Amino acid sequence: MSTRSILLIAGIASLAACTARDEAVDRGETAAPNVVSLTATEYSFQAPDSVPGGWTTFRLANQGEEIHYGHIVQLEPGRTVAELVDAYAEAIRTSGPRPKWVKRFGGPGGTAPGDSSSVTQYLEPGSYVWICPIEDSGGHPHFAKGEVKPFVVGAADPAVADRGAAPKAGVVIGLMDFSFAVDTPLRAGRHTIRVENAGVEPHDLVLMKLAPGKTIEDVRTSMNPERPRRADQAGDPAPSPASLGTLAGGIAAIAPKMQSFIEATFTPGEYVLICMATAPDGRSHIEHGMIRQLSVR
Ligand SMILES: [Cu+2]
Repeated sequence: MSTRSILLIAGIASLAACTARDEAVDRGETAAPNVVSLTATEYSFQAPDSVPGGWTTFRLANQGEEIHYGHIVQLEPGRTVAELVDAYAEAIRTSGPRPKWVKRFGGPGGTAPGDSSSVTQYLEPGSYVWICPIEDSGGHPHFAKGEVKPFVVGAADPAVADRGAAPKAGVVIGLMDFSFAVDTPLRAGRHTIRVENAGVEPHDLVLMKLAPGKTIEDVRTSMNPERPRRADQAGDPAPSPASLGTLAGGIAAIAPKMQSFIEATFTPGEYVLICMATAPDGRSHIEHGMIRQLSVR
């Protein structure tokens, strides 16, 4: 076959694809988000170097033995990964303000060993880094031990760029300074949840189902991210999150006005919503009151 015929056939095939997509849009169907898979272990990420912009579902598979995040941060032009690691680790070590040139951009939240989690959000072109902000028992964040990977977001693929590709959510959880707004009673079952930051600080979300006999006060004390830097608690090792309850989903921190979508399955029982961020005053959002118990029926 001549080159010309191959080009012609390729042209017809792409025309046909366009038409099928346009018809799907006409029928009210929307393109599925692009899916990006990443794997976390102690202490590294396996993930792509570049992804297209637009609506994207990030799936984090935790193949390690500790909890890991697939937190995405966006860097201002000219900033390097080495600067990010140094400045952010120093901010954690001193409970200091997080660097202003780092935009918290969501991504998969705390994921238990052997488990996986996903979030869907809109990606703008730019320069980003995956980091795991979990601290080891010595207060050293995983990203300072190698669990950090830069990636570039290019122009959106036209097939997924349409804002109409946002998932349809049945529940909205608003992240405020410093509380959670939940727009409907949580029922047992599988739900798509839109998480939006309605505050002026970056916030994240951890959904945890309490283990029998555990209370919100146990979570408030044990999960406080500033606990290693509180003189009255630093000596006591915190109980593992697995002893407090079961992680039921969440997102890593998003900047003000951002939104992220998760799917979560609830069973009847008691859940706690937590934000693991730390405020510029050095107090954790949990210490500011950003922790809430909800009953699922
Ligand atoms: Cu918060």
